[in-house]
Amino acid sequence: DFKCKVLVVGGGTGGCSIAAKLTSKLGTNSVIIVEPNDSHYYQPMFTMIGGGMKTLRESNYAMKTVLPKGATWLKGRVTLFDPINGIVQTENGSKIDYDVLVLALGMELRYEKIPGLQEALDMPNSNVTSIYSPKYVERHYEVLQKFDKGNIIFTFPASPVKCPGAPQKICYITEDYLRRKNKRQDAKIIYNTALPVIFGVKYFADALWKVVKKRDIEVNTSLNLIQVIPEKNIAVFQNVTKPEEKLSIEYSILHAVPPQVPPKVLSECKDLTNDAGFVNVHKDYLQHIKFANIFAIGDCSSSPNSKTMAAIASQSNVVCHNIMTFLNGTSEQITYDGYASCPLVTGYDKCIMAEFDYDLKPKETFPFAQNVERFSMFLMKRDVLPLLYWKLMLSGRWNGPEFMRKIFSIVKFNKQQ
Ligand code: FAD
Ligand code: UQ1
Repeated sequence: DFKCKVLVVGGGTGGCSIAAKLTSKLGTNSVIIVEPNDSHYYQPMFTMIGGGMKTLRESNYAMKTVLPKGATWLKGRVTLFDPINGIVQTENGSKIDYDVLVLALGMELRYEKIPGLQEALDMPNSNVTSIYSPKYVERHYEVLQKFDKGNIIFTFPASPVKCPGAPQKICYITEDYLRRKNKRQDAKIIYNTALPVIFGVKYFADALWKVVKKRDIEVNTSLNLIQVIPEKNIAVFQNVTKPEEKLSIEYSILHAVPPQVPPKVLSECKDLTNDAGFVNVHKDYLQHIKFANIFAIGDCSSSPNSKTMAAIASQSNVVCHNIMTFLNGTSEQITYDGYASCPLVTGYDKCIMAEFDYDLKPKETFPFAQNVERFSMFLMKRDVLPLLYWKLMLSGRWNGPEFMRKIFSIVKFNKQQ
């Protein structure tokens, strides 16, 4: 059995970056990380793989190379949380005793919740794709290259998703691909979202409506994918505001986004989670509302921000600071404002860089309007952010672009004078 100062569960984006920060503050052998996977994926690259701009091989590194050197990695899965006694149990039967617990288990992809979808994805020569999973992400570009004619349908499920912009980024990339290959006239492109809006922040949503109108993409809100009939190439949708209204559409390509939920091991522990299974934390301090020695970071947290890596960058600074405050018995906690960012790639050379906070108010970094498509922001997404992730974020040295915003605000201020 094991004992540690800080136990981090999950070695994804959140777990890895907070473990790195805390190891450098608390010293070697203070932190234990429990994580079952051998590979660590940079998931934002999946969108680019779907458009043939990057390869799956470029999107991951071996877990052992990204976890911080001074921390101990216990390979395996946590199977039980006992927050009252401060113990965690793993599938190998080990018990781990901690002073502080950080939950970073992310969300699970649940394709099987939509009848017929898993079967459709697993059929030989399937024309159903999904950039959300490393298992299916490469297929999107493969079927796109073989596309002849017909409907290409994109979905957004009636449940929380990570990177809520990704389901439409792949739609725009697909549209641009066909345009460049002179095949655009052979496709009807349809984006059906279960949400009532195209994007949660009006400032950026208005810009996206202009993009879809200009590019002749049919967008239907409040339409949820409820069934796939793979042998007939039919996708069945339901109107979420009028459940009796159903619509069947034939597809040549279907890009499906899976329902996503926090891992069962969390939702089973009612002391830790809210009704939806997310770790119940205070949205400003990211500290558990009942257990002062438990924190959450990333997609498994109840904090109502948009679930993105950019959000985790800001959260990691707050969680690290507030854990040190807890361990040192002092009281100056710092707060998280809900910052999240979503590089809305709209083609092979353009991107709208959305940034916003809990109030869904834009929080732009750069000294220019970010609600327009820009080549510079595309280069940021394609070339700069991956480097920043592998080099700075996973080693605990990236807290988001706050410092850049401060520098640019001085520039802007001088311009105004
Ligand atoms: P994850 O990185 O998913 O890690 C969770 C870890 O917990 C996993 O390694 C898992 O193995 C482990 N785990 C699960 N259960 C257990 C258990 N029982 N015991 C131990 N370990 C366990 N974000 C952006 O900011 N910008 C983007 O452009 C962007 N694009 C995206 C595009 C796509 C297609 C996708 C899928 C995501 C995108 N994101 C983007 C979102 C971003 O990737 C996620 O928000 C982020 O990776 C979440 O990090 P996390 O640590 O919460 O979860
Ligand atoms: C960001 O900080 C981040 O985390 C590394 C991302 O994940 C890949 C992002 O996509 C974005 C956009 C940011 C924010 C950074 C800038 C420069 C706006």
